Amino acid sequence: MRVMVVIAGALALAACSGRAKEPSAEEQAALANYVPPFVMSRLDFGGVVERRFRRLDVNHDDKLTRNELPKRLVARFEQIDRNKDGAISNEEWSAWMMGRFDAQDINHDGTVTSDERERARELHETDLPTPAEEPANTIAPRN
Ligand SMILES: [Ca+2]
Ligand SMILES: [Ca+2]
Repeated sequence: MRVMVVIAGALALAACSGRAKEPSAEEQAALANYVPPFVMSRLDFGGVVERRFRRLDVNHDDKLTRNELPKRLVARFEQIDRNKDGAISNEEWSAWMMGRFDAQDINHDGTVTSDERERARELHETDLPTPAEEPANTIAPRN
């Protein structure tokens, strides 16, 4: 039994030292072309969705009407306006946007990653809005 433990320890050491070796030329080239992976958490996305609602709601009546929606979303108006009252409430907006997030979060771990975003693009889904598009410090003050 003791022998087995020693062997396992030696194997673990070998595995560690293998990983610590200098990067190969290929690995270095890959690092030079490195694009940071895209990861967006559900929590971050919730903030983006809220800020986008505020930005789109030009007349500050807490509803989005057709004339306030970007063109590509006007086609989805009926779908987003669940109660068919002709306006999109914050709740309806949030429910629809979070639904899009959850549909793209294929492994349901609460984040959408580069791979999942690529997959959504292959299915001709439009990209989810990102924190970079709706930074927290650009909310127009309400009057
Ligand atoms: Ca409005
Ligand atoms: Ca509605």
